[in-house]
Amino acid sequence: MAAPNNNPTARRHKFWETQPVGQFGDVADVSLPDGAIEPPSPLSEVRADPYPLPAAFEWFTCDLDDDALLADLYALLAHNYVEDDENMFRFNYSPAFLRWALRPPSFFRAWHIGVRAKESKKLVAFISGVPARIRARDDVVRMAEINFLCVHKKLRSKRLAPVLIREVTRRVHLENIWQAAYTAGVVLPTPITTCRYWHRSLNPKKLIDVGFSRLGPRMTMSRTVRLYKLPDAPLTPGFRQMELRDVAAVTRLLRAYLARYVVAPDFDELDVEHWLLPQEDVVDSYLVESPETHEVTDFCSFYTLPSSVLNNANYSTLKAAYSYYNVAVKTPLQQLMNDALIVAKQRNYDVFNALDVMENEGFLKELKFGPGDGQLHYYLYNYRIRNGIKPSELGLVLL
Ligand code: NHW
Repeated sequence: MAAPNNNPTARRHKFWETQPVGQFGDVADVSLPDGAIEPPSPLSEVRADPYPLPAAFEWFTCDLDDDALLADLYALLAHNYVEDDENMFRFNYSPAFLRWALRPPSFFRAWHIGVRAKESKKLVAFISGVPARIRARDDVVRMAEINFLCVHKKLRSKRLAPVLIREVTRRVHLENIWQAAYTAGVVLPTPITTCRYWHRSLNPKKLIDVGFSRLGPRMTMSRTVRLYKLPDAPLTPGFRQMELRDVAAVTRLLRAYLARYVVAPDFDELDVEHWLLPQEDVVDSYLVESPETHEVTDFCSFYTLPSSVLNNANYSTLKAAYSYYNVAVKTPLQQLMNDALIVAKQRNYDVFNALDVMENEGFLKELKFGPGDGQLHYYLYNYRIRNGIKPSELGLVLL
């Protein structure tokens, strides 16, 4: 019997091998140019009809204005979306978060794609896209950000996911958009970069109780609590929540900052207003306004993504903050992020998570983040970046 092949690059990908993505076999080929892998087709050649589904199911475009429908989508994801390897936690995106994530400026309703059972009308699968401008080196490209791909647990391994992916691709093509960005915990052909999550305990006792973290060697609970203790209020003078009047200043800061990265979103003021203006328990943004000049000098943000705690008698949810976009110009980044931790603690988050993207490596260890065991792979569809990039060259955070 052949030894099992655990090398993901050697595994066959019946679906992904047919798609315009970097293939594992291409990695060594230095002659392949950066940029689009396939040219756009004339719109008249884009398939006009949805892809066929198994007979018991039908396509269903989701109207997220409809509270009942939003509740169905929330429930599908709350029960069937991403879990950790040990099945202890499952992402629990809130309805308000889903509305925010799926309806940015100029979103397309047709890209909120459900599959439901013809008879019961029960929502059993979903995939979504939202439009974005993403810069890769000097090339600003209209893309779709694809997210919330989910197939009900009872319908797994029936090749439904490739049908959903083909259908979202078709609907994106109909808008004359030919590239996409997405992340996944699984290895597919081929990541542009692979990032690691880091976790900073804010409520160590609860995190240990639910099995998210463990008591360190030679540590007691009270020493652990003391280790992670934070001041009661932010330390930087002029640190305050972002408001609508700050949109122009934040956009300027962010655009100048993101220009440093090889792959990053091309945000304008409308994007900043949508993605960064605080919404309770969805997204939080803070900035430093100089007490002397009233100039906005620094900015930090995080989004709220709780996880359900599966099978624990005492707790049902973990409240997690995820580092989003941060720009430190006058305030040292470490000090800025320490203030972000302080406000997250004030607002009762249990843990603050961050990827090792952008300059984050510069504060993770110092601020007592520990490396997680999960990896997050970033992908571009129909866009090649030869040799990939380092996480520190990536300026894009997907939800
Ligand atoms: S990643 C989160 C994905 N969701 C979950 O993990 C939730 C729990 N799992 C499930 O619901 C963030 C199912 O296991 C899913 C797969 C639905 C994941 N991305 O139907 P089959 C996103 O939402 C491939 C891409 O039998 P299943 C990003 C797999 O490699 N492909 O599997 C989404 C295999 O293909 P291969 C994935 O377990 C980005 C095939 O699916 C994948 O019942 C989407 C098996 O299908 C993943 N996360 O359902 C791509 N997981 O070739 C967007 C598995 O290897 C591309 N697969 O044989 C761009 C489109 C737009 C382009 C526009 C120009």
